[in-house]
Formats: sequence, C-alpha cells, structure tokens
Amino acid sequence: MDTTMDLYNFISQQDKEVFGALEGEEKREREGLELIPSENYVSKAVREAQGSILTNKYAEGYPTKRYYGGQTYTDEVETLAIERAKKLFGAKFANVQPHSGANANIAMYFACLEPGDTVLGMDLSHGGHLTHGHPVTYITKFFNFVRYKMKDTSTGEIDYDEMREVARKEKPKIILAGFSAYSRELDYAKFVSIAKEVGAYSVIDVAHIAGLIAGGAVKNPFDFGFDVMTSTTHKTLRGPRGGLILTRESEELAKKIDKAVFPGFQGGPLMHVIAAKAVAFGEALHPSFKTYAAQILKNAKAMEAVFKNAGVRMLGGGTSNHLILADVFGSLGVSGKEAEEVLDRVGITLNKNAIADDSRKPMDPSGIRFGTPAITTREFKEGESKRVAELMLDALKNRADQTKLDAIHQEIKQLCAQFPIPDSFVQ
Ligand code: DSN
Repeated sequence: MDTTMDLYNFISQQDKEVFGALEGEEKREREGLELIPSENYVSKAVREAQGSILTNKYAEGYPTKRYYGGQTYTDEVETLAIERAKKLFGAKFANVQPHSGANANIAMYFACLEPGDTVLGMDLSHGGHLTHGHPVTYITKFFNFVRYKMKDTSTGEIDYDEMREVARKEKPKIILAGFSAYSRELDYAKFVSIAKEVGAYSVIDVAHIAGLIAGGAVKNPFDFGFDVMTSTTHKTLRGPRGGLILTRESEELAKKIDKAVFPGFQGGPLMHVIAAKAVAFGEALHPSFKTYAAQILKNAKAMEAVFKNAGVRMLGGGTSNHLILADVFGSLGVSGKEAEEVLDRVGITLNKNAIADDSRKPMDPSGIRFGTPAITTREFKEGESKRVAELMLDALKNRADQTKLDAIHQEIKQLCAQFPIPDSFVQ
C-alpha cells in the first residue's frame, strides 16, 4: 500500500482534518487484519479510476441515450463495464449504475413487482439480508415478504419442502435466494424449479459471493436458470463500493430494470465509480482472479478446521464459501459484542452477528461473522489463516489477560508487516 503522503499530496496541504482521518484509516488497514467478510482491499488502479475526473460528469441515461451532451468517454467507460460484467457472469444484460447493493435490490423489486406483491426470501436470522424485507426497511411498505429457513442449523440445509409449500400458498412473484450471513451453497436447481412452478421470477442476491462466482470457485446461479442476479461490487469481487444488476436472458425484464434504476430511483450515475467497476471487472477477468477466488475458500476451510477442533459451534456446521458464523456465546461464553471488542484490541476486525433464531439482542448477539476475502488479497495461504484462527480463539479464551492480548497483537502486527496490502493484482 502507498504511503499516505504519496497518495494525498493535495489533501495533506489543504485540509489537515480530513487528511488526519485518511492517515488514521490507512494505518488501521495496514496494521490490522480485516476479517469482515463483506470487505476487501481494492487495487491502486481501481482507486485511481474512482478518484478520477469522471466525478465531474452528469450522464443521466444509458450509453448512446443520454440527457446531456459531452458523453464520448462516459459512454466508453460504461460500455466497458457492462460488457465485462456480462462476460464475467454469463449474462445477456448488465446494469452497472446502482449506487449500492440496496439500490440494486430496490430497483429489482420495482422492475419485477406491482405494489402489494409477495416476495419469498430467506429468514433474516438464518442468513438473509436487511434489504430482503426486514421490517425496519421502507420496502416492506410496498411489498409483502414471506420467509424460508434452514431445516437444520448444523448442516445449513434449507427446508425446500417448506419453501415449496409456502410458495404454493403465498404465490410470490419473486423467489429470492442470497444471503449476507450464510456459509453454505444453495441448491439453485430447487429454487428455480419452485419459482417456475408458481410462476415467480427467480432472483439471487450474490453480493457476498460475486467474486467467488466470477472466479469459478462456486457455482454460477445462471447455469441453473436464475432470471436475475443483484450484487454489490466491493466484497469478494474486489471492486469499488457500488451495485450491479445482471439479467440472464430476458430483454423485456432487463429494460424494466434499466427503467427502475434510472429514472425510477436514481439520477446521475456515479461515472467515476462505474469506471472503477470497469477496472475491477477487468481484473476479475484476469486468470489470477481464479487463483484468488479458490484461495479464499481454502483459507476459510483452514480457519474452519481450527474452530471445529476447538469444539466451537459454527452455523451450518462450517463453511463452503468465504465466511464463518460462529456461536461464540454458546461455545465460549463470550457474547458477539464482547468478542468483537476483544478482537479489535488485538488488531482483528470482524463483526458481531445474530445466529439463527438468536435469543440475544441484535446489538449484543450470540455470534461473530468473519471471512477470508481481505486476508486472501494480502496473500495469506492456509498456514497464515490457520494461525489467525488460533490467535482469535486464544484472545477470546484469555480476554482478561492483558499481557497475553498484547503478545497476540504483536504477532498480528508482524503478520501484517510480512504480508502488506498489494497495490496491484495483475502482472
Ligand atoms: N453490510 C453488508 C455485509 O456486511 O454483509 C451487507 O450489506
């Protein structure tokens, strides 16, 4: 990673306060381990694109059909992003304008549904996401959300019989797969067959696993006939913070999605972010990305083995992707909140997380969620990942022993120094 002065020449002269915060964050990222499974480190090329002059440009509309003049280069960059996204995921259509995953999901709902229609999605405490119909979100004022769950939290298997039963009864217009805290692969063929049976769109939010799909480390839902994928671009996909909607086949649906994104919900697209998406998609098309995606899974398996040996309960019994959800309260008597705080003190960032049907409160739940996308970008292999998992358990078990915690922190700092955050991923 660059030195701060190298990157922030002008800010450092002009605005000491903002510069101070950037400098602090850079040190935090450099000297600590990032285990939040939805975070990653982007390349310097992605950051250059995101920091580019394209932030100056209004470009409402889509390539060749804009509402303002001067679009030669915005059209060029958006077309590159679209074509690369289509190639990465095997989609016929891509909309790269959503500012975020939440916006992508909202636009998708309005493209596929009429107000009052029903969506069948994963129960939120079983791994689903806030934008899949949590009561605190406004989307629930427009649509009706019903749920499916895991049948068995020790294997993570979804109750597909119950899903089919609920689908027949509730007649959803969307069957929604996808998750933000679920560690196993879904049976995509079952989702699509149930959706077809009840005449619903099959949609999957792949925000967490987009990079794993693009890198061929997990199955591609489009190979099973899903209609639409929504995603973010900044998690395993290692791009700038933003959203993406892919349509497998239907031009009619892709047109509705385009209309829902703009002018339905958004105004001017963030062209600098779209340029950064194009760069990140280019990186993901590079052969080295396949190695990266495969290593994410190997590293998660190495961490899983340590937790398993220590007898810590993991939801789903372990992991088949990039993340682990561990019941630290049930297994080690430490709440998710306390675990997050203890690990933060030794230079490990992860998040507290509710486990399935958690009896504890969301702000102090039973679990922690952690994953390997960012440490794999740092080029950790199985050996280092295993060591990190051992240090995590050591810290949690010895949380009252400051000398021990200091020693762990030192070892984490050494690992970070040994594996600096790379500037580039394609040679
Ligand atoms: N906040 C993201 C995550 O951590 O999974 C999802 O929006």
